[in-house]
Amino acid sequence: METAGKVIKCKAAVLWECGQPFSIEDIEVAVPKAHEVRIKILASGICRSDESSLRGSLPGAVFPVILGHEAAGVVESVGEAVTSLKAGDKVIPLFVPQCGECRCCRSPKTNLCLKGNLGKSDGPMDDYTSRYSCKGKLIHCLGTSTFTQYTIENEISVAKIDTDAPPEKVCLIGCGFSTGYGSAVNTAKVEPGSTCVVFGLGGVGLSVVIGCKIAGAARIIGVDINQQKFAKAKELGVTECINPKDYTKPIHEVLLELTEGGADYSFECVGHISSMTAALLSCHFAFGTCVIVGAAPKSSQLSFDPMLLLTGRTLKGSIFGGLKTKDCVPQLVSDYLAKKFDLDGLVSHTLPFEKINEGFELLRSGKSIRTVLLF
Ligand code: PAD
Ligand code: ZN
Ligand code: ZN
Repeated sequence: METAGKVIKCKAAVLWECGQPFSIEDIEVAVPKAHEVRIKILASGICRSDESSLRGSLPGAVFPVILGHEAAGVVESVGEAVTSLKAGDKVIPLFVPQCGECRCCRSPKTNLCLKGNLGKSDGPMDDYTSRYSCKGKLIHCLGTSTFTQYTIENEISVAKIDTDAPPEKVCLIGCGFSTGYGSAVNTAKVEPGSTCVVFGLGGVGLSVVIGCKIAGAARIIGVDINQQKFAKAKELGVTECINPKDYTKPIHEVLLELTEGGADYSFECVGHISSMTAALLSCHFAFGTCVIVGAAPKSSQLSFDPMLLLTGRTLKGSIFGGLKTKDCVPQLVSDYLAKKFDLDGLVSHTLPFEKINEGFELLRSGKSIRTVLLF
């Protein structure tokens, strides 16, 4: 492409300060260095983790910063020594890399990679430096930094996907869908006939629901304090919806009664300590498994009676559904194209990229499931 080897001037949503609105700015994106690729972003979803980073409640963001981590795009150019990608490839940036060589990558027990830098500023670059500047100021990256027309990633943080994949849908495979679906089928390993409880029916929780349904769960109980989430949840496979606001007693007591003593699997997809404890208490005392998917504010602490585990409960958590990113993302995209699952129901709104602040307002007001920004 004619831009290869040159600095690119483009638009990005820059967050100058914690808690402020984004401002659309002209930025400069550097030429990709060795092992790096420069990607033209086509679509990027808005995830609750972006809102938490914006508020400074997740670790990592150093301001000014470019957020965004749930995208699909096309490779514009590649740096030296890039072997797995070329200009024109359709791709999904990965906020968990897969180098294939480190101890974690060699282990089938985890999807994390020791070359990753989750929660650290300046993204997936080998030298922990940024590749963006605006008005002569350095702009930090975080994770994959996709709220920009062009971004730079390390080759190990990019999955090549099917050319026919619609970016405005498959971008969700870059975070929300894979996180929820993987939490059900991979982290929990839900079996046919099981009873599942899902706390939080946003983009991530509904993807857990899709995973539980595909795994053959007999009952999927959805828990949310926002009644507006129930219709979509039922469409996607929830069998009963519960609103904690409708009860005076603690919600885990309601769930224990409903489930003959507790669920086989409970999932926390909210990001609150209180719902994490409730999820743990809602799974069966002798054989239940609770999976923490939500990201709690930094420095918060979970405390509970250790007897809860002694009797046989399992408490687990996962990032990106425990799925090895570079291996699984292309497969999930192919599975979507083969209609093995639906992403369309998760996309409640699409907006032009410039309306990013409107997209965040939809998330804050509880009106959206996923808003996808189009570039
Ligand atoms: P979202 O805001 O779309 O959905 C959260 C849902 O929880 C909303 O429907 C709320 O109404 C609901 N809710 C709020 N409070 C309660 C409560 N007390 N009880 C029940 N429901 C409640 O967020 P999301 O789906 O984008 O993300 C959910 C969490 O998952 C969030 O903490 C995010 O940071 C985290 C996440 N984790 C990973 C990972 O890899 N583990 C990836 C992506 C997102
Ligand atoms: Zn996310
Ligand atoms: Zn690795």
